[in-house]
Amino acid sequence: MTNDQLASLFEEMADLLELSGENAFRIRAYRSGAAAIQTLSQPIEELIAQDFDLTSIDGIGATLAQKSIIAIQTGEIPALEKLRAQVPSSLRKVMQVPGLGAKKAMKLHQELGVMDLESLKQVCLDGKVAKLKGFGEKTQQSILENIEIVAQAAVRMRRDEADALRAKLQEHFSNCPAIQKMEFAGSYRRGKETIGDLDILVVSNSPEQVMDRFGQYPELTELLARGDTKMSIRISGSFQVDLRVVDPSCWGAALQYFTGSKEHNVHVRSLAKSLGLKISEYGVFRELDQNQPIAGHDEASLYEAIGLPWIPPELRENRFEFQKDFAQRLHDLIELSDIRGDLHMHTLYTDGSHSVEQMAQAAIDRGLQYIAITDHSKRVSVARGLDEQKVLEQWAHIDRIRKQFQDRLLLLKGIECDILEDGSLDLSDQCLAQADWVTASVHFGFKQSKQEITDRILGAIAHRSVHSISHPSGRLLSRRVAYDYDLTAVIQAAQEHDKCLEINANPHRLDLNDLQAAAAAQAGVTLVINTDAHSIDNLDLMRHGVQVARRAGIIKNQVLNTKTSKQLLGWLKKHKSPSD
Ligand code: DGT
Ligand code: CA
Ligand code: CA
Ligand code: ZN
Repeated sequence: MTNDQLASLFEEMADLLELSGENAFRIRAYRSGAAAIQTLSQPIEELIAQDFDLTSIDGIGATLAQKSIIAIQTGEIPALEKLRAQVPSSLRKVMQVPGLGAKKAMKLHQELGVMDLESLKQVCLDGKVAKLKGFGEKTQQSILENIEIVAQAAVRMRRDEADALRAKLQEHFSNCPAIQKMEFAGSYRRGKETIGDLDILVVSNSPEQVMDRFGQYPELTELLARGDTKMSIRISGSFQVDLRVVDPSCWGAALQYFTGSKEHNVHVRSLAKSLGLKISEYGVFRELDQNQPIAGHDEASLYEAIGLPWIPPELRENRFEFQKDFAQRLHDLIELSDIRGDLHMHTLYTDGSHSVEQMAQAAIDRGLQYIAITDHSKRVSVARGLDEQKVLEQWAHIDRIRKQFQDRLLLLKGIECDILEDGSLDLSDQCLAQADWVTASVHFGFKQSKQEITDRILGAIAHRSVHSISHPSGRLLSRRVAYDYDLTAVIQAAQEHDKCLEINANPHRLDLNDLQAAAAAQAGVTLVINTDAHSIDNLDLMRHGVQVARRAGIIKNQVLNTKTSKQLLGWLKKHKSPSD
């Protein structure tokens, strides 16, 4: 069970307790426990295996510690099972409808048999809610309007969605002369894998004008709040955007504040306090003289005032950015411009949209030195995966056109080979031995036991022709949770066999994620950041993968595809087994 899975069990527990009318104190305990587990940097499974005292974690008391252990050992929490039998979990969505809450949701359940959003909509349309004591016609109408919002609200934005929204907002603000400076702060700037809302920070001497322009955003569906310098709107698709307008003098302090994370800021502030300073969104002040800021016009000056180097936003999660030995790594933190190749992409041979030649040209256009073409193997029949004969044909094709790109691009013969349910690879050893680059992945059999899935991956890692494991956890953001497998064992095996683990840059995957990638890197595993492109445009997804690596504190030389072509060829040569 992953940390996220355990956290979501506790969230569910809190909601169901609220629906049952439990006392607020118990409910809060589960919510803060869920939050604490979500921000742990180590798998809770490991902590438990090491007999770590969970109650030493802020937000976890004796009850939650005990329930965590049971959940990890048995896969469930008995108290939650009991609650589920009493209160349907589908009511959780109903209680989130603005204006309802737990009490009213429960009443609708008991009096009208409402089970979920769908049945709620139905009883509203039937006019039954209006007749219920304490509800009325107006409430019924607003429930109907709010159901849609809830249906979508649980969804956080993926990075590609956030990027698209940012571009539209930037365009909208582009003809607003009152704006002197603008930055998208919050979790977006920190490169988080999903974003709750966008936070725009603007420097301007006339906040009114900026907010007026904000109010004219074509996709605005609701004005949530407007003050002197603050404004929040909801836009179609239910996403929220916050705007804050500040004075040029406090730009750095405001940007630092609104970038977060909250946990990072709390620590920054306490450091300041210990130095007799006070940091707010308006600047850095001496405790004794709070009129004149001593720093804060830019972020660097703020950090400098408390004796720290400027910390890249991706690291501001209060994980390891304050550790002493970390400062020197900051210098080498990986950047997009360090990436020299891409070792996972598909073509018209399987489910890609462009030819090998087109992908190669697009890679050259993007300044890459090398790529590996890695189409699917035959097990992925929906993607017309290649059998041995077809893959050999493709490689012969690549051999023929290689010359055409010589000096400009190193074109590698690769394959994304499926790891089958029985643990074997989808193509013969003899076939795989002819590839320049083999990445192996699990696409089927997710329901197998933890041991079985782990063994499958360990077998692939040990295979002499395999160089890397792609999207190791198999999760798809907000669609499919990771299969249950032993990441620690996989990391250890990858380290022992000197094989790579992938950070898949597709914003639906981001797999490994930041914490997993950090664990792999710390264990000495080489990472490879790939786009898994299915089209030319997809090659631009690389930045999302780099952001994950930055959040993991990964430096350039821990990533295989920062090597030059020549260095990569050397690495591949070293990894050819002597019998080849
Ligand atoms: P999100 O939107 O859920 O993905 O996460 P954030 O981190 O963007 O959070 P958001 O939008 O609520 O707030 C943006 C930043 O503003 C946050 O990262 C830090 C700062 N901030 C917001 N509320 C507080 C607070 O109560 N205390 C402190 N110290 N900072 C806050
Ligand atoms: Ca935000
Ligand atoms: Ca916000
Ligand atoms: Zn792929």
